[in-house]
Amino acid sequence: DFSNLFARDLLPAKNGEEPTMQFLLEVVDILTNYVRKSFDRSTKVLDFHHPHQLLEGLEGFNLELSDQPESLEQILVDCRDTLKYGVRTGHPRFFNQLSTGLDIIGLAGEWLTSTANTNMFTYEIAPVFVLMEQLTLKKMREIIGWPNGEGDGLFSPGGAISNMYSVMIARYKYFPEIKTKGMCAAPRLVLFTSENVRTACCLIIAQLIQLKTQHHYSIMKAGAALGFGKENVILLSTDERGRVIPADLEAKVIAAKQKGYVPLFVNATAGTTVYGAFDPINDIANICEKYNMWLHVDGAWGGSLLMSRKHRHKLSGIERANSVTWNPHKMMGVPLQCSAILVREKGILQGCNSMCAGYLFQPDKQYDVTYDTGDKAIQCGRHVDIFKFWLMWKAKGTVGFQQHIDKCLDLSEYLYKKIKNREGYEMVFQGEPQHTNVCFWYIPPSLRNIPDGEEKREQLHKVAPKIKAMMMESGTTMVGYQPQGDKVNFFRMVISNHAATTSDIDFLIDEIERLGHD
Ligand code: ABU
Repeated sequence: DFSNLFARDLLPAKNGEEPTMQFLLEVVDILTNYVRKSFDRSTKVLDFHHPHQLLEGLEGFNLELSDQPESLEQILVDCRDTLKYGVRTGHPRFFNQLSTGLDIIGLAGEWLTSTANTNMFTYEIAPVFVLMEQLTLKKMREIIGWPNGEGDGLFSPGGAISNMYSVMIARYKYFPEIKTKGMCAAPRLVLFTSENVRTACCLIIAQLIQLKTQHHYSIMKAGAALGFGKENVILLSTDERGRVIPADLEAKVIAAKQKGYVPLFVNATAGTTVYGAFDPINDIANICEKYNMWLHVDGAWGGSLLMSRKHRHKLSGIERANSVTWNPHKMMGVPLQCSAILVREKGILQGCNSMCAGYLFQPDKQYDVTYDTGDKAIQCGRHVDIFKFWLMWKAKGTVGFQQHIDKCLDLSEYLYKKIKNREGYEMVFQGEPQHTNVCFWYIPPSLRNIPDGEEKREQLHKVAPKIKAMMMESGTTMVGYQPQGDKVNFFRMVISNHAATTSDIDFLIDEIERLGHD
């Protein structure tokens, strides 16, 4: 009976051991029940409610904070309700995000991490985790193909931050004085990444469509946040599959130099967010070498394909990059968050970011203080993201990750083949997807006989959001949609969940047709 027990009765309270164990067993029961149901296809992916419904205290679930403590019984109810009204991202029919799945070993790793509750900044307080991070990053660098896995790296709070690190260290490499003097010490520096697809379209559609980028918006964000300015992030033309056209890069580098600007950094994306496109890294590397620019590969989504003998050729040339972003929390199914920034040059992260805080990084400690990795980071406190990943790698082996990645790509091929000639479907780009991204329109029967033109486009633009809203209301599955450039809203299917099977792909298609049939 937890109704008369409160947090103050748990450890470290006197006689707190027994209630603590009972309380934690109850919590484990809630969590294991949730895990079991997440893999049960008869369970909904979500129980959707509008924000105002949740804020109004639906079925007694009160989000407001109170002055007085709640009983442990109520705390357990809060735990159950939190999971009840959340989204089961591990459900085999959750396809909405690049990061999906519920890996049991990863989950165990996350539980252990929270229990240890330490900080990654010094070896002093995280000796085992710091070593695990070093060894895992070295292994990742070996897989990239850097000699002997030499170099540097860190786990950071997500791909956008990893990409931001790459811009910072590129700037430090070429203009180290900026660290002290600021941007006024440098000429006008420009960065390059793939384009905004801006194609003329009719006024109504233009108002409806948000202009979207092939590259992840994080390079633009880094440009703004680090003081380059958005105008100095130059966007590169892409082909119909979303891949950068190298000749356009070279032309824009030359044009920038003619204006007196200094081309500093090129981002090549390995696995774009929407199309899953892989930029031609070798061609881009040739241009970077010719014009002495930093080459970063944003492999947040596609970097994991390096683990697959069958698919790693899509990143051919990555070993020529100066830095790489690689998010195991996406395609490798590691619980969020787990994103690595990997750098070919050893010591540059430290040089770029160190502030030598004397209260953390004392040089006269009794151990080798190069293991105090915290001063390489832009944050101070740093979560232990490594353990769950390390544990999963131990449990699966490299071969297990390879099988996972190959299976997800096989499933996306199954989907592509199933719908490419199916009545009522149109592919957004022609040819087999490079990654698991399958982008398509579903055309309801009522639109099939309307001739192509603005009226049809306007109608089609409304289809995916409407079907998605019905999916969420019924809770059966979730898949993303977006417009891109002159293309009206289309579905983007992505597969990274190890629980998904062909039956779930079949289910998704049946569901789209059931909900979209008019
Ligand atoms: N970092 C991009 C994530 C986008 C997505 O999950 O769809």
